[in-house]
Amino acid sequence: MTGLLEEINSPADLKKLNERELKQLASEIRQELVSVVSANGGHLASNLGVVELTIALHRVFESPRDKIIWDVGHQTYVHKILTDRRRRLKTLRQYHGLSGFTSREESQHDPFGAGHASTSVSAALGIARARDQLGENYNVLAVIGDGAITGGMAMEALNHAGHMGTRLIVILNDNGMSISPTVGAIARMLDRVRFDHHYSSAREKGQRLLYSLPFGRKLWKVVKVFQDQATGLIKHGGFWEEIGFSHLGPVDGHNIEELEAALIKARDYWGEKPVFIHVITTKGKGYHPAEADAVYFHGVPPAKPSSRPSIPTYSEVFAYTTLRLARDNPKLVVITPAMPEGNSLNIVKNEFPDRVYDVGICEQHAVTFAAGMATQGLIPVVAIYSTFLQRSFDQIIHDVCLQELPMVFAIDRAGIVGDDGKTHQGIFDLSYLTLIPNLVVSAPKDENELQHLFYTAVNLRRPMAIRYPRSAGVGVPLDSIFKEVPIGKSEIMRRGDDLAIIAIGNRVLPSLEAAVMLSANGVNATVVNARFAQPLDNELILEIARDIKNIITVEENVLSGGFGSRVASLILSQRVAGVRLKSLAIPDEFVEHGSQAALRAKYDLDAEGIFRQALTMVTNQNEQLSNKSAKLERD
Ligand SMILES: Cc1ncc(C[n+]2csc(CCOP(=O)(O)OP(=O)(O)O)c2C)c(N)n1
Repeated sequence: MTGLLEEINSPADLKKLNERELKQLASEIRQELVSVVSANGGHLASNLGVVELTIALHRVFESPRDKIIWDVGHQTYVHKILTDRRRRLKTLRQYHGLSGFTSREESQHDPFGAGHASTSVSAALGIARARDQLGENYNVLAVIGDGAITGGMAMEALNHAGHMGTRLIVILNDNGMSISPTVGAIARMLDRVRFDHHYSSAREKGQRLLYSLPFGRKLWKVVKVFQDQATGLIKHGGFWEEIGFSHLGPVDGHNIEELEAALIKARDYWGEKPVFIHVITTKGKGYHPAEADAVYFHGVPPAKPSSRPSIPTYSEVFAYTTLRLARDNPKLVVITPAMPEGNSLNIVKNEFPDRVYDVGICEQHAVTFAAGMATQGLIPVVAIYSTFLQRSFDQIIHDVCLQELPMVFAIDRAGIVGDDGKTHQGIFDLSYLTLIPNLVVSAPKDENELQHLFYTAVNLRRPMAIRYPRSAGVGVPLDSIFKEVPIGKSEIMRRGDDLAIIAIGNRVLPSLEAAVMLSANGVNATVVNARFAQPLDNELILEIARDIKNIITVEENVLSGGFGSRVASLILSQRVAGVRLKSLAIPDEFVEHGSQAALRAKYDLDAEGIFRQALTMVTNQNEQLSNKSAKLERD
């Protein structure tokens, strides 16, 4: 058979294909997905699960005129292939290549950008209302997974949509999985529908089989009575109907014909309600390893020639430390919003299943739920990626810090995260956390310091945040006995008179490397491990400002409101004379996708970049000094 995929250059090309060809196309798409994701990394299982759904959507609707809004956007590789990006798929998640999510910049077929979960229904409802208000006529669809639909925003939007009765189609792509199995009461309701759906299909097959036998019809009647009594089939869609939607399904999400029939019904429905279609899919469909382990294949790293590094990641050290602390302290509990794997928390969950709470994709609820626990004497550790903690900003202020409740924020993936790009970089937390009173904000230089900071935080009796990067640790041994780190005290790593580099978190060791390069060039640098962005080590910073004068701060955060800007305002407020200050940070812009190393190099945040910036600072100063003395001599 010839390759059909080569012939598909726009959704219109799909409409010419017959049933057999559509099946072939689906299989070719799956091969392409496995091949590209194996090389580049990415969200394999979610994409394999929506191949037929995406084909059916593009056959029934007219993108970009009709607007298809994918929640999270991690499952849009098939959509990218079928719209105008097939030829560029090999650049997926690479520097200057295709984004791993939806992006308005990338294509007119992406009417709304995403990366964070649970936004699709709000965005779709907004677009649909705008359409009505502007007197236009097109279809608007939100495609949302059973994980993302548990997010508070999705619930708020469904509530609003059901109330307004706007013409809108919400498609639930229900595979029973978030990254891990979906949790919650709604997930339980969906489980029952899925079970009934599979059960009904099996029942139909059984009926056909019995009908083919002599006396089969009579036998079927008897079997049916018993089965109906035993299962008590639920009314599908009751919940969605109750909140104001017209409900269709459940639909087999791998049967293009069945999908198209449901989509056409929804498209041609002109009632007064939004339509909700419940589609049942299998995550990882068609690729055995991904079907068998959808959790691992949710998001896979790019293939690397070398095997997995043996140095534990920061996430693993966090989880191991939490486990050790939980063994000693029965009051310690852990809360994760749907990321037990990403945060490596399964080792804690296995030993203490009742003390690890997966609350679903609900970062706001996670923080206030933890705050409630803290009022009763528990010590909650809330583990959230830096980028997703943005969702909980008000909860951190209003529910935690205002009441000064003792709890720990374990902020994973802080700084540059790499391939996931603009929506996922953890580059704002130092800014948005250090403006909150009562919150201690820290970042370790290595994984050993991480465990000591955790120990300190758990015993602090105040809110404390610890940010750490997405990477393997630096490979230092872990002390067997925990130490308390004095709050707001930094550490001098090296002394020199020409320049001081004050760095925080994972930029401390590259700053030390830069200092070694500087000394080879005759420049002696002091290097400080700041450890805390709040409270700052005012005493030490001011002492350095008085003695050394050339100061560089280094951080993996945006410039505005970050560590460097706090150091600068301290020095300014104390009117220390003659200080030359340079802040190395991410300029105030969104950081694209690419490898962490390439992005650090771009912003002069690696050892080389810090060295170059420091050398320039000292050289310029020396030039200025010699120009000054030459001028004095002339005068
Ligand atoms: C606010 C937010 N929290 C967490 C995540 C991480 N995340 C990405 S996809 C995903 C699971 C989504 O599950 P579902 O919607 O069911 O889609 P599936 O991958 O199963 O198709 C999670 C938790 C995110 N993208 N956004």
